Amino acid sequence: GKVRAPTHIISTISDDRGDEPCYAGVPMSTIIQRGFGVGDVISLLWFKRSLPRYCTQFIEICIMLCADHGPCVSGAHNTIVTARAGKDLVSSLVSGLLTIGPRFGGAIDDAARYFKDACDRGLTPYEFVEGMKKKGIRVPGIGHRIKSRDNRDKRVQLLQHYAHTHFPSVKYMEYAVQVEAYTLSKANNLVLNVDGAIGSLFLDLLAGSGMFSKQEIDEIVEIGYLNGLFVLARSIGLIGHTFDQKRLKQPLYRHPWEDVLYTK
Ligand code: Q5B
Repeated sequence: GKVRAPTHIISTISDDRGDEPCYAGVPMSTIIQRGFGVGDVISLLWFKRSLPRYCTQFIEICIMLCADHGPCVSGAHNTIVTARAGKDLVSSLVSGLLTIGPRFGGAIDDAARYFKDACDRGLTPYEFVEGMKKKGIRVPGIGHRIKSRDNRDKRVQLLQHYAHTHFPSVKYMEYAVQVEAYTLSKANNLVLNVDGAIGSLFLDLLAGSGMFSKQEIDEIVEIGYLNGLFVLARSIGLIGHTFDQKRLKQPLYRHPWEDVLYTK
């Protein structure tokens, strides 16, 4: 019989060998004919399946809401400084992307991991938060530099409203809200932030859509797919900031001496 030469790469998400490229087996013409959006494309390429419309719309809302948050956040700041140093689009973009991590925008996966574990184990918010404190770990998805009890993050409210309207269950989000109620009793700015909202709601999407087995959900959470949503979304804004600086012909950035505490 035929003997297949051993391959050096295994790939399961896309195929460019036929008449037209396929994403998870779906030909490009079908994607266009059926009016698929970027949420559907993410479903195919990340999750290798077509998800129901309410899920793909949720993914698109996450992308839109996280696309930018002004010039002062870590990512935009890096991108602006890099663009002003005369660097190209890709350098400016990646310089901003490299700030995404546990404090800025990259807390979605850990929020999902910790909220899932605590909720599944039936921990009270008190037990969960105080347990994290004992371990010296900040609760991912909680806290914001400018948002607070009296200045809530509209993005979080929009995501919560969408999920309340469309999701069959919002168990994990409700748990995150209970955690927030407890952390707010400690400090005014310990709100559920956009990372925490996406992390908890994505757990609800995975568990409630009926499209994923328990094992698949555990794998998605363990591998950490969800920071990808912020990375993808914020790339849109960071590219915009690069063009903005170039358009404005901004000179090399130098931080003012007055804003540095020179000390020994
Ligand atoms: N404390 C976000 O901190 C921030 C605590 C906490 C327990 C917490 C902090 C944090 C977890 C990571 C997270 C995503 C660094 C944030 C985002 C996207 C963005 C950004 C934008 C966009 C803010 C003061 C006291 C200390 C701390 C305690 C703070 N957070 N305790 N759990 N989670 N969160 N990141 O204000 O006793 O004095 O030592 O790490 O979810 O990135 O718009 O800017 O779209 O671009 O700098 O929205 O919360 O507070 O560091 O001065 O702490 O609060 O232990 O207590 P701050 P600090 P103590 S969304």
